[in-house]
Amino acid sequence: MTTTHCPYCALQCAMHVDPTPDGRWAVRPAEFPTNKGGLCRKGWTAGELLTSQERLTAPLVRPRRGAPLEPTDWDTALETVGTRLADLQAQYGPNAVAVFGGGGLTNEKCYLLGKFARLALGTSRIDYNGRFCMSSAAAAGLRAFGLDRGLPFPVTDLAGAQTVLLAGANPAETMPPLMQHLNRSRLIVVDPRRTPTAERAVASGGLHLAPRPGTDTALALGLLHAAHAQRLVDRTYIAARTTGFEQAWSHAAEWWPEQVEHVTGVPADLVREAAQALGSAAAEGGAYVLTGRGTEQHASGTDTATAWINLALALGLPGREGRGYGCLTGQGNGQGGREHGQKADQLPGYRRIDDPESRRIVSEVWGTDPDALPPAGDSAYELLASLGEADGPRALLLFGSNPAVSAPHASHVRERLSATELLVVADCVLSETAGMADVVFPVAQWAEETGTMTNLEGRVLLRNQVAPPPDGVRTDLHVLAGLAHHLGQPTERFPTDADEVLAELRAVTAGAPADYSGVTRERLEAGASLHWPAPAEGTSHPRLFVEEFAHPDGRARFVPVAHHPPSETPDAQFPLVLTTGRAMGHYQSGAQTRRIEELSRAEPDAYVEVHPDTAATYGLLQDDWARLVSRRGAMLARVRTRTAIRRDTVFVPFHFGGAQTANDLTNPALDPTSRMPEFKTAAVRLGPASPPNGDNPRPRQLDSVADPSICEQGRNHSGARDDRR
Ligand SMILES: Nc1nc2c(c(=O)[nH]1)N[C@H]1C(S)=C(S)[C@@H](COP(=O)(O)OP(=O)(O)OC[C@H]3O[C@@H](n4cnc5c(=O)[nH]c(N)nc54)[C@H](O)[C@@H]3O)O[C@H]1N2
Ligand SMILES: Nc1nc2c(c(=O)[nH]1)N[C@H]1C(S)=C(S)[C@@H](COP(=O)(O)OP(=O)(O)OC[C@H]3O[C@@H](n4cnc5c(=O)[nH]c(N)nc54)[C@H](O)[C@@H]3O)O[C@H]1N2
Ligand code: SF4
Ligand SMILES: [Mo]
Repeated sequence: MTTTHCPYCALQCAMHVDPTPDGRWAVRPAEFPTNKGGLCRKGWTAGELLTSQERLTAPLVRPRRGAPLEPTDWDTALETVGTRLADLQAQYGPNAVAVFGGGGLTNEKCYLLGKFARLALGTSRIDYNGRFCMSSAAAAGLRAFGLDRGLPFPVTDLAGAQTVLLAGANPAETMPPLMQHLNRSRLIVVDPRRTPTAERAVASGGLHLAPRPGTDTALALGLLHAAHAQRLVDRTYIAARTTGFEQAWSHAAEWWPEQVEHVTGVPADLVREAAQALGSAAAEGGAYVLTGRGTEQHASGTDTATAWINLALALGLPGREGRGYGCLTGQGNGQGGREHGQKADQLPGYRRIDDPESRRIVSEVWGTDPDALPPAGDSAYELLASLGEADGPRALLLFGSNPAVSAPHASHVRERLSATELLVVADCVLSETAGMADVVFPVAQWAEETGTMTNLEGRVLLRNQVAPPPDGVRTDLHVLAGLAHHLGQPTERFPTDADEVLAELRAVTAGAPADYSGVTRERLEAGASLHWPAPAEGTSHPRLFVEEFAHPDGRARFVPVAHHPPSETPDAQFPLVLTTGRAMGHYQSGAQTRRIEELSRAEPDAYVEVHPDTAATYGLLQDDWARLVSRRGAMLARVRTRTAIRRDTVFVPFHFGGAQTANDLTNPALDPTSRMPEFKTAAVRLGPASPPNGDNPRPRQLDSVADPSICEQGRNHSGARDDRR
């Protein structure tokens, strides 16, 4: 038996993985503070990834565009790529090659990928999928607190809260075991849909506020207004610990609850009631404000996250015991992934790439000249959209992401991926993006190697190897080392041993905002709880901002923000608001979970959640196939009618590819600060369609959600699945 952590989300539930007599792997939950012995359905079935028939076990090379991929040996694949990269750079300069990473990669991989881009390629063009995930909350947190760590407190703190406001987060489906920490709290859920999380709120005496997608800033400003009117604003805290309240308040002053109702659709009385519930809990028993992607993934997401932070600050929550503000990070290493240098503007340790001192420190450890380090590059969508353009990258190296499905305006992104001269993908399976590549490196995954991950609480943990990688498979670190060798780099600069990489990460992050200099495998194996900053000397920091915030004056900053409507609003041609997100049974682009039989059987197709009256208006009934069309493209999805979704809004999950790609509809409008795309609002129309590829109608789905918020703790696995939809 080996104990490790889940391959998927940021909760990083602990699990035991045991071999079964028939040569497979069985997963059981392990005790850990975040999951308290629970796992969701994806965790329970994760063992299947290790023996999947769909694993890639040999490098693949496409002899020419249009020809099928063919297996080859590692030396040939590495040499082919190394030579092509060197040629393209010799001809067009270092920026001819771009790199794209992922927040699911271990800290060691993220670090080495950033180093590879800056040092071996000398390119400024590196960014990663975390830009699509956390970037708005991160930007808002940085400007308010001077430091961004998703949750600046352990999740176990939430258990003591009287009231928790969840804005645009659906943890009952996206992190089910987290709900155990919210069992005793009154929940206020802000979501256009009556999600299982919202259901839980209402069932246990809380509130569900269902704003029109893209209007959260108005709602947050209105809640501040109402709290102010009810004298629930914490003047003592504001005076002692913050700056800028008056300017921020000047924007909230105009947001009377009736005005909020007009813009968001949330009844004015409900706004007052929510402000009362949150504000009085803040004063008496403790309250938290938590944000998720629903409120953040907008072209004004940074300001919206800021509006929630302003509300939290006005109520005196951040940096106090039993109170707080946090953002629920998403990917397994969503936190570490944004700290160690795969983001366009960052060097390891959450250092800024435009800071001369940071450049000096990093280049010293790397044995290079600070001037040799490239400047900041373009953000994820901009990078993908510039592929093959006149001044854009000619080649792309991609690790740990499937943007052909998950990037906004994905049809355009696929076109740009095809416009490269060389597309190289490292993946464990032939994802939609890998299927387009010229060269595919088959890499080890999850429990086939050891590495560190940083979960949603900033806790660094050890993801242990359970099984060796299959024959023919190498690790991402080996791929980077192999390519670096062909690019003329000295071997010692690109170690293939994760512990060696971690040692370098310790050295380079010493004294940085995300200080990992005290993170060692020995300490993690001994069970130490290491929340960064974890300096070599002294303790780690489960709770940040208790004494002071990270700005030079020690104070948090209110940043004044105004409400802006979404980039695209409905009109006669596209009368409905589309929003997108997640279903419990699939992960992200679905590259992994669609290959797990139990999961794909339970959720085989994209669906569109729509109010039955709205569906009827467009001639649609439960289980019909529908076609959704936006200004960018179209997709097919099965109708799932729900009475508890707004009549003007439809929802689709983005876990499916081909004709069911939700991102063929989404709008790549970008937030001016974070460069986050507007995944959560687009204008669409809806109509009947024939099934994709002659697909036959299946038995009707139930029009009710079995409460998937209950994590499957201590339950027989097969028993637990039977009561799902
Ligand atoms: N099952 C599952 N779990 C996952 C993942 C997965 O793919 N599948 N991915 C992981 C990752 S990377 C992430 S980032 C997290 C994301 O976790 P969440 O943020 O919880 O997930 P989402 O479904 O993207 O969005 C949450 C909710 O936002 C709502 N929403 C849409 N538009 C708006 C709006 O304008 N305002 C408000 N207030 N709400 C809105 C949606 O209806 C949705 O219920 O989940 C992680 N966990
Ligand atoms: N419409 C819409 N689009 C969205 C979102 C949304 O809410 N709505 N959410 C956005 C968010 S929050 C996110 S995080 C992104 C995520 O979207 P993606 O970046 O596409 O994430 P994944 O689907 O997890 O892709 C990870 C890929 O890496 C592979 N992989 C797994 N482990 C490893 C490894 O160790 N090494 C390598 N090299 N590969 C590995 C997997 O097989 C998979 O193909 O999607 C974004 N897109
Ligand atoms: S909530 Fe589910 S997907 Fe996330 S870490 Fe736990 S078991 Fe894995
Ligand atoms: Mo994410």
